[in-house]
Amino acid sequence: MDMTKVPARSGSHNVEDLDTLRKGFDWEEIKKNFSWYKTGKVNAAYEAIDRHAEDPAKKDQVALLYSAPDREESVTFEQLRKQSNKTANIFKKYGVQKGDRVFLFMPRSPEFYANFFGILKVGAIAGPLFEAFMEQAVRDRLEDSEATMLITTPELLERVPVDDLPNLKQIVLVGADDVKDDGYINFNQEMEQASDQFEIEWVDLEDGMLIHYTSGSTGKPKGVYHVHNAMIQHYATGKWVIDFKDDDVYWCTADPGWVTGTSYGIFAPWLNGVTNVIRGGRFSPESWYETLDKHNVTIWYTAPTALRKFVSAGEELVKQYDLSSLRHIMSVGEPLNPEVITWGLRVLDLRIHDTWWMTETGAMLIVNLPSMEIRPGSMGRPIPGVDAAIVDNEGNELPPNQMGNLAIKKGWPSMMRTIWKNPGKFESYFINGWYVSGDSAYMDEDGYFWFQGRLDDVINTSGERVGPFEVESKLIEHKAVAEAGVIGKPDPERGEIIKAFITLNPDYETSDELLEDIRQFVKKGLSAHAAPREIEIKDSIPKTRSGKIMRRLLKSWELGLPTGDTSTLEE
Ligand code: 6R9
Repeated sequence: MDMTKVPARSGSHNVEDLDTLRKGFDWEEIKKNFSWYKTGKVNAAYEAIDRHAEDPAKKDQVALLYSAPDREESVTFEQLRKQSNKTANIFKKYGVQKGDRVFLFMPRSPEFYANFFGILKVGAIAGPLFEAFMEQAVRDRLEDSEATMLITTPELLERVPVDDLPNLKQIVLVGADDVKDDGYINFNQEMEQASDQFEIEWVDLEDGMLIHYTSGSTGKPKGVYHVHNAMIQHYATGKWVIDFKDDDVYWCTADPGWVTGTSYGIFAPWLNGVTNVIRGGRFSPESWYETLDKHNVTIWYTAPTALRKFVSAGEELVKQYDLSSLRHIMSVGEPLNPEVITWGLRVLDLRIHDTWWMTETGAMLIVNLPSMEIRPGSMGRPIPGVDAAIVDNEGNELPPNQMGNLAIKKGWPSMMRTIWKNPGKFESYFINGWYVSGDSAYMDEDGYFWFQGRLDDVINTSGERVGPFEVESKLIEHKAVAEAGVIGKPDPERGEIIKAFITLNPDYETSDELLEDIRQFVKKGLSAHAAPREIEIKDSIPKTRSGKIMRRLLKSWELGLPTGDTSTLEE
């Protein structure tokens, strides 16, 4: 087989020809699929859940199929409507107002989703936090967002510095048997009493819906602010790219603490009214294959890191499962290796569709879809209504096959509206009317985009974005560490791993115990995925004369590459 091109899949798809759809495309047409288009009443929670619950043909369909080692549960659209009405009533009772930030710090569970939609139903802004975050990561996000309410579990509460967060007025504890009257709200008790009827707070399409914190190369994580209008693109890309049909059983493996877990783990499937599998518990190739098999999953959205683990788990393992219900697999978050696409075709007889987008873009922008030829190694082509280009540093478009900044013409529906409390940062993404992604890429003559790398120091480890600054800041809090420089080091399975270079304070000597202690310190302070897998002790860390750590130089040394221009290096 010619692996440079994988032909379009035959059969009937929601988009039969991307070019035809693109011609004369207008987002206005997509808006007609929403009830607010007629009623003028906007709320994404209504469109995703209540609208289906009000449809006699849909209300008893399973919306959420929860599958965890210790719990299996099906929740219909009608049940999810009622449960989220209850949570909305709880939030209202405790004074949550439109525009308030309500954060969620809890594992994926049916309660998570009931709370999530309850937050939207009162017009508040949801802030989902990844459950593996440790204290510093939680603190940074709650502080910056000035969240007034946090929904968490008794186990995770230990990592919330409650006394240091003056804006945080209320904490809802989910799964507590017995919450004494010490200021916490007992979720289970409140749910028993709450009414399952609720008058939704109607909002404007431009009102806040979601804040996702993500990392850049400098500074603390930044709050990417999304509004209800994003639903237009969540819906449309669900239709076009995921190719949702009414009877699909869809599984997105991402945690809602990351943008994929909300845009495509919540909005796209439910706006399209399909059954959404939510899996709790840890990853293993066996248990994930089992989930696909047991629930007859038809479309699966995951990440290259997971797919690479399936490839290394071997072909014998796959044969033990029946994956015949799958139509296609989709991938996001990091470069999708051509070998993985070949493996999908050979071993599973399935196409793997790469998609490219970012926390900031809110939804897919560059994609592969069933009726499109795949060019392994390429991220695909832009969706209708989106202009992508490769631009130079002044924002001028470059011709095909020339490498440059991957940029998108401002103004797609799901674009972030600002960086929370940091409008200057938001503005800095745009040059000459283009949103500049920070990724380098080129476009071929046929309009396919090919990812080349990050232009900044952001690390992508197992598909998760980690800011070197955050890790460096944590490292130097350790009593033995004087200075730290952190880079992403290429790794065949994880894409990149985090490598830290440190200098030690006087009185400390290198030892394996010390290095392990430093690693654990970062892990306990931030999260497991932010802890450096490799730590190397140096006599000094290269810095510019203005004191900036020269991560590029560290990386060149690490990879044995030419060091380039070092004229700004401090003596
Ligand atoms: C949705 C999400 C965004 C960064 C992005 C890029 C990398 C995402 C990719 C990809 C190669 C793809 N990335 N998709 N790289 N091929 N298909 O992942 O958001 O966590 O903000 O990461 O991830 O570098 O700039 P986020």
